[in-house]
Amino acid sequence: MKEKMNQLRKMWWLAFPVFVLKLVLYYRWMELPKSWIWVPVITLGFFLTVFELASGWDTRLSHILFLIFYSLFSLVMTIDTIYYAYFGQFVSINQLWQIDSLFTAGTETNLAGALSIPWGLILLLDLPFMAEWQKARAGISGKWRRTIWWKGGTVLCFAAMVGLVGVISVNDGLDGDFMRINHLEFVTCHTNDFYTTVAGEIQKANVNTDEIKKIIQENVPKAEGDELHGVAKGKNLILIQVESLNTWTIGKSYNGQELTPNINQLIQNNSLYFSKVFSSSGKGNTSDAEFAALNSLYPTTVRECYRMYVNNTYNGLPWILRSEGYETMAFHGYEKEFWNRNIAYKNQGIQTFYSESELEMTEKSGFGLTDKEMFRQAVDVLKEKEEPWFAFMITLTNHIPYELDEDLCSLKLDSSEDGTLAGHYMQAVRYTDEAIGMLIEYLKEAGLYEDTIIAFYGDHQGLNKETGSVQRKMTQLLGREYDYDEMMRIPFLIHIPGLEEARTIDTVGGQIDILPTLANLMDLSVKQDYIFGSDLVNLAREDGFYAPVTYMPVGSFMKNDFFYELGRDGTFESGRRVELFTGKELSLTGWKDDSERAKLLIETSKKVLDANLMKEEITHE
Ligand code: GP9
Ligand code: MN
Repeated sequence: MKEKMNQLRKMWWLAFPVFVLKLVLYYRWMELPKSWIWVPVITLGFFLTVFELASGWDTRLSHILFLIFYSLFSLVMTIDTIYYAYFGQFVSINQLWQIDSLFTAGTETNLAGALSIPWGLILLLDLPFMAEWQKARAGISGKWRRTIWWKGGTVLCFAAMVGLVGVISVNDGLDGDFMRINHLEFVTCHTNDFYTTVAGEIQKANVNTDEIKKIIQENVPKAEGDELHGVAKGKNLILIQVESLNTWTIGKSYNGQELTPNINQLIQNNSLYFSKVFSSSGKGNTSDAEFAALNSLYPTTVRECYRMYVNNTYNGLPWILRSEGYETMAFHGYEKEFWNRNIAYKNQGIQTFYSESELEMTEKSGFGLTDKEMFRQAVDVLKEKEEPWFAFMITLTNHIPYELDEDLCSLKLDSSEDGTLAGHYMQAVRYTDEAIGMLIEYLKEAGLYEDTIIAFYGDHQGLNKETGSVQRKMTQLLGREYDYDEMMRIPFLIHIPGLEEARTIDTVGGQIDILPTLANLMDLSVKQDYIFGSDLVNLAREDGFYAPVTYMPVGSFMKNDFFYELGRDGTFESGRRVELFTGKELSLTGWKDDSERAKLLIETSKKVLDANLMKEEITHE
């Protein structure tokens, strides 16, 4: 056995086919388009120069350095494949800071990871051999390899490789093929990520506020008119962020059973229902959806704003309402530290946070208090408060993997759905819908209903189309391909007792539009320029615009009746434009400017946050 191992060690040439195999697997899992098959050649070239450099030098230090380099190389590849399976993107250096939330029990990422087999771990299997092979390589024909010519030559090759990768990685102005490599090739993509992170830090200091305000002025859709202005002035506000609620569930029946009977009722009386609103959430998932809704700022593709910009100055919904004399609170039946909420809320103007430690854990489901119990206890708190107040509530029961105790389930599922993720999801959506119905009852009992607006929206998708089995099941349930238009679509409803009308508004928008829309209805003045959303009541239908931050590449957008998805290689031309809810492919001609605009809006919002620009305009006592 030992002998066999020794023989294997000497077969250093195996390093190359093994590495090629590894690249094939890696790029297959990263879904590299077939026409870009030569992209791995750059990765291979880079590996070869480093391998040759270390074995030719043949010192203890060179072997150790190679081992470190190769282990890191392989580890990042493995993480990429696992991350890609869920987010459809390469992992970023910034996710290092998010590592705690990736491993915290209950995060969606964690659970989704647990549901799929991490095949990427295979890419680590060659680690011990590669180190041995590189040493064995050093042992053969060592003489010529140690000449100054050979050494000079390999150093030159290495320098050329580093130069090539460097130029492709750091030059934003590159177009065409170079830009594509930047989005597709392992070494350049990660170098670019590292570079933009560092460059972003440096740029923070040099922002031009006038230019930023001009970009906002020219690119954020403008709502004109005063339709329904002030109809809800002075009322209490309950804003509920509903966990994982997608629009396709609203009004849908399964075997004659309504999935959302209470929401269906609400839509039909005293409500404004926005049917084409999509999730603006970023890398911080649930917390970024909150961030976008409360502040009308785009989250980033980097990491959760609740940590990255936790110390910024804000002037979102809670602060604005406070300046109008409202008391502000948040309710969520889970750990207060999760997503850094306890600290983030304070800075965003929420005065009291009722979390797991303040609420009583009377009934648990998943990893926190059930929605029905959270609502009941919240109303108990609210009825003691002096009006007006603002209560931000974040539900939890409808969280992946959606497995509820039997006594919380009321749908009868067929064997084809029972036990599947989609089946569990429909069951949990029905539960949350019932909880919303009960909240209305609790408010009525407490005598608060007439004076309170109840608004809610979903945070992000319930079922991720990147998971093959989900994609197939959803396509079957919807009767058409499950695509981004349904995956990203979340309901937004504002129920105003006494409104005496029910209106469905189908202007395209995102969670960033929630603040301006409520501000119009409640006659709130937003005293600063950094607002990236629009009032969806007064915005002309053809001006509706949505720019996704995550899941779809930045530069994708949705308008009236279609969505555009930027190509995975970063080019407009390799993207696709698809009619909403029919799946019909449309021509790309004439829409490039809107793709640029989507990018510009997200980048500009990041600049506002990076430089903490709000601080110059707002001072809170
Ligand atoms: C946890 C909850 C879930 O407090 O809001 O966050 P998610 O895993 O959906 O991002
Ligand atoms: Mn969530």
